[in-house]
Amino acid sequence: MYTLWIANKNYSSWSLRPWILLKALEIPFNEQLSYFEDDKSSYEKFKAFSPTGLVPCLVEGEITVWDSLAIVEYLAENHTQVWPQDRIARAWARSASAEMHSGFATLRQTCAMNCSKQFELREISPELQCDIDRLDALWSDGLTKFGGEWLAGNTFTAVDAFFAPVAFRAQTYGLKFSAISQAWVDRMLKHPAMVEWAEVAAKEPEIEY
Ligand SMILES: N[C@@H](CCC(=O)N[C@@H](CS)C(=O)NCC(=O)O)C(=O)O
Repeated sequence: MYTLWIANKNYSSWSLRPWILLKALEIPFNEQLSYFEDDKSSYEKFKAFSPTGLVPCLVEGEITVWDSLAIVEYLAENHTQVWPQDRIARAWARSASAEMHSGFATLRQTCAMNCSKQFELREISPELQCDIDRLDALWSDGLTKFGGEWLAGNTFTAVDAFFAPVAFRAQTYGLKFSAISQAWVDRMLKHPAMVEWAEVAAKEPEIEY
């Protein structure tokens, strides 16, 4: 049985990725939630189970896997439904997930995930608009090319999980996307696992950073 260590559902965007993937694919796991310290210095606490002192971290017996991308690839070894079955869709999904994993710095800094609040952005900087435009182009491309409800086809896969935190950010900050991309955001927000995550997030203690 997998154990997945995560932090606050309200704030931990990296935790959401493997969590939503496991839930959406109905892969059983034990959830271990360890709250962030108020001053965000959770390193020592998280170090007890994660070599980097960061979440998410997956444990299976003697094996520990840290970093959301490594966790998804580890799961893919045993669960073929993690990535799309079609080779072209799979290559696209891996590329898009890697792009999310290493990019979109302005979006991360300006629009931190906070599932249960709504904020008005005073301005959208050119850098933020650039990230939004790239997300829109990427999502539209996947939805058009593979013709499904999900980013890389008809089934929910890891690439949807990787962009799940952006769906919450879109809602929180009222980010604007084209109709086809917005339809994916709406579908994500209605996914039962996203609803479950948001419901728990709304009841968590708030942190003032
Ligand atoms: N690249 C890592 C990033 C993990 C990360 O930054 N996690 C944040 C939470 S979302 C964390 O653990 N922060 C610890 C802290 O803020 O004290 C991954 O993909 O898992």
